[in-house]
Amino acid sequence: MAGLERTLVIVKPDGVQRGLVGEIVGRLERRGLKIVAMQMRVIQRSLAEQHYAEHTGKAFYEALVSYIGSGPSVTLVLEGPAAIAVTRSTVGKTNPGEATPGTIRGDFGLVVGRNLIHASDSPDSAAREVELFFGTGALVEYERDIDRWVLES
Ligand code: DAT
Ligand code: MG
Repeated sequence: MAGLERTLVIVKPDGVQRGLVGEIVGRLERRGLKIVAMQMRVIQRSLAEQHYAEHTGKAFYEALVSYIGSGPSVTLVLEGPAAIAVTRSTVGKTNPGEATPGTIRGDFGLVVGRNLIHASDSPDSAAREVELFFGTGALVEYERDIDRWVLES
């Protein structure tokens, strides 16, 4: 299908601790996106540094790397048409205090340092982040029977 994309999502440690994994993943699943990989893990410092390399040196960098490794996260890869932009719009603005109600951050968050979820922001980032967290072999290819009701062939 044209425009089929994959994107990396992380339910961050605050989402796990607050018992919001099902709510957050469920919203993305109900949107129609297909889960093709999913794993709970504590993100180690070296992986966090690679993931957030673009933010090295910024004032919030240390707090960010510490927060993402402060407990288990749930990492997943979602697939669908325009999955990268669709996921970002479902997630909402970076600062939950500015995010629109109805978005994940706008419904469950208040401050930028506890914004619950990461989602890749571009095709280049998505390719890099999916590879970083799952490599190439860990994605599961399968047919989903409901797809004829979600997607136009
Ligand atoms: P996003 O997570 O929406 O892609 P980003 O890539 O600009 O946002 O930043 C990565 C994370 O860094 C973000 O989820 C929270 C944190 N962050 C960004 N800007 C920040 C700021 N001005 N103050 C504190 N933390 C910030
Ligand atoms: Mg980002």
